[in-house]
Amino acid sequence: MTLSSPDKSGAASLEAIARNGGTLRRIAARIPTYLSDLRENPAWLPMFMLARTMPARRLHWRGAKPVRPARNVGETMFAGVDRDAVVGALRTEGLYSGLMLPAAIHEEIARFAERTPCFGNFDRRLEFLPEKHADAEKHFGRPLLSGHYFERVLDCNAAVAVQRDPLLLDIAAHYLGSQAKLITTRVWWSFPTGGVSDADKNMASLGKYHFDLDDWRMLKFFFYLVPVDNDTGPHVYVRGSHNRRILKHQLTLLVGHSAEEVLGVYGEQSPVTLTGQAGLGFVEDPFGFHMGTVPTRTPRLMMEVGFGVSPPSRRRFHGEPVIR
Ligand SMILES: O=C(O)CCC(=O)C(=O)O
Repeated sequence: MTLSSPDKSGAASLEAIARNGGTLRRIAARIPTYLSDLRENPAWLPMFMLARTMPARRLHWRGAKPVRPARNVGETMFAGVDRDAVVGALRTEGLYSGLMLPAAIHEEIARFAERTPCFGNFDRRLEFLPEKHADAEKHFGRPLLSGHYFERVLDCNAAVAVQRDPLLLDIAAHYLGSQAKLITTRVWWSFPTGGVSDADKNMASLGKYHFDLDDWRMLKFFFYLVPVDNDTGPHVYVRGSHNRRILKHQLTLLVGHSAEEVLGVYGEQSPVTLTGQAGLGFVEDPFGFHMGTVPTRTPRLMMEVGFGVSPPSRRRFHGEPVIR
């Protein structure tokens, strides 16, 4: 029989308490948003409870309706993309990388973002110009990890052109079924900063593998609007994790799980870190585990166009949670 020393087991239980405290803070930060989702659409609750379980998901996927041929897909800004190859990669890997925005488009969105005030940490009270990030942190007396444009993004014609591009909807319809509809459009910065709380990181979906549960079936297109390397907070996706889920990750309220646990299931080789030049686009099934990382040197500017199969939430359409 082996006995652990009192010192070691004491340290282990302190660690467990700290870990649970962090988890509780992460959940607590999201509760006001969950309650608001429920009030806006009562069908959100069964989705939120059941869409994490594989049997319920499989049943829902059976409802995907066949797609009618899209007539305007030739008007896309993404030349030379093979839709069936994209959909095939999504089915097997959960991820396709290799879309490219025309330079005129990503440059126009980046110029828009540079001259337009954004909202720090999703909070409309923390408004600042991105170039004044350091001053804004001093002024508001707190780290500002993200800067969102919310509905202001619709003032940028290039961003609206990406949102409405017929190829994106065509890919979404071939993957999700003809019920596919636009449910999000957002543009935001992630800033290098220190001393960030767990709750702020959680709100910004940074630093912890998680899966999204905003709808039964979803697809997210992401576009980098600045060059992104390992110091710019690249997005990470765990290949194949959209198709397979251990029981523990189905029967928990938590959407976030430790890297150790996630990689233990899907393999050390499964994560892809997406780095690339300004304009790079990738599309993922966000039921697969993924995360953003906190930039260490340069801010990251990114756009998301998301599709689902249920009516979109008005508030969350531009990525806005409820902040207390
Ligand atoms: O900022 C990122 O790269 C992560 C975004 C994310 O996790 C999400 O939209 O669900």
